[in-house]
Amino acid sequence: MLTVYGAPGWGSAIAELMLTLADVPYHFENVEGFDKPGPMQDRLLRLNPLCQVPTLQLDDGSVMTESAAIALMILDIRPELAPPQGTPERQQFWRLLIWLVANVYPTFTYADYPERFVSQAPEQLREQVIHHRKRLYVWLDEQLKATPYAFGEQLTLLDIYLCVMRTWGPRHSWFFENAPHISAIADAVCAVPKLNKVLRDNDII
Ligand SMILES: N[C@@H](CCC(=O)N[C@@H](CS)C(=O)NCC(=O)O)C(=O)O
Repeated sequence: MLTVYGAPGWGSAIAELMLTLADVPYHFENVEGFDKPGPMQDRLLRLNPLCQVPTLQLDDGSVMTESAAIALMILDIRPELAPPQGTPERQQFWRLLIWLVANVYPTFTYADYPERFVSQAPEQLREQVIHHRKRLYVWLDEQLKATPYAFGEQLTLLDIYLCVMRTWGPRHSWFFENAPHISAIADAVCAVPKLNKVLRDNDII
């Protein structure tokens, strides 16, 4: 059985929810505290030189990192978790998935650990990055017109990202007021019975 290394509520929640949706069993290994020096960090560093979660160890012992790569791995076995091949929605799915991971996800690295990137005024960097993230979310929200999920009736892996990332800030009330489509999609994912346990384990509901 594959192992998900993570911490409740962190990026590993995205991997856990995607795997759960795809009916792939996994073992969760809690490495909370991995972002500070200590035994958890030493442990995760041995697997992932970036020391980030999600980090997966697959059945054959190989390591899998990067949530988008994990999404692609899952889509190989469960293609129905993306819009159907040959549709314009599928192209937009690829675009928005990669856009989210390439543009929005790194804002958390910069805002959570600004001192890694600047030696002066880390608070200023944090504030500007959070402002930038809000602008990204407003743009993304404008692309998401369908209901109840990003591509209509079909729940896709993009919806999983939106549900988890909404909990990372800005606050739920900010999304409700400024990114109502993301807010509604995240609420819809929170109501999926199959995901209930993992959502609760990660303090998402
Ligand atoms: N590109 C990576 C980003 C992963 C990432 O930034 N994870 C965060 C947690 S949500 C992390 O581990 N941060 C700790 C750090 O960067 O030290 C992915 O998509 O999986």
